[in-house]
Amino acid sequence: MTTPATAYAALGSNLDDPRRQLGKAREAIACIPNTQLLRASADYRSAPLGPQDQPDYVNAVVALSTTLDAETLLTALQRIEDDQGRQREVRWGPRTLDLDLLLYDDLVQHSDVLTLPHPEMHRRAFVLVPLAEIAPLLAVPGQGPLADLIDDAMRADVQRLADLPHG
Ligand code: ROI
Repeated sequence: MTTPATAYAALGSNLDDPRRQLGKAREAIACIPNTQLLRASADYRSAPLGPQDQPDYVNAVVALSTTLDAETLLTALQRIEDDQGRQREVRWGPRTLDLDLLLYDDLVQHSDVLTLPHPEMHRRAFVLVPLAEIAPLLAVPGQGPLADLIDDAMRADVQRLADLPHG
């Protein structure tokens, strides 16, 4: 038996009912083989980073326990993006579903397919604030404790949304 790794993934959507996209994505993530969904943050709304001529985003993060290796887990996440109609043409453009692998234990890697930790995560309020909700004591390898990466301005950039009723 392999010891499971703890991984964190970010979810984002700004098209086609973003909260429904995130809900479907969490269900699909919970079905990835050899992987358990440990925790899920609330949904958070934020203005787009990058081109402003697109709708606001809804973002969230999840914590996973997995015996998949990092690249296999990434492939499973990309499959879910594709299943939810992700078009890959426009860089920094609107998307129905974006799933980013943020962290995989303390792994630091730079390969053609996967950079860990995610190279932009420590600058992004829409990643750090939901992450702090589910893992307040986490540290980002090479960047330091999450609590030190988040400031008041970042907290103001994201709006926590109320839970949706189930059903
Ligand atoms: N902006 C926000 N607020 N949330 C995102 O998930 C997001 N994703 C992106 C870009 C276009 C960089 N901007 C974003 O890919």
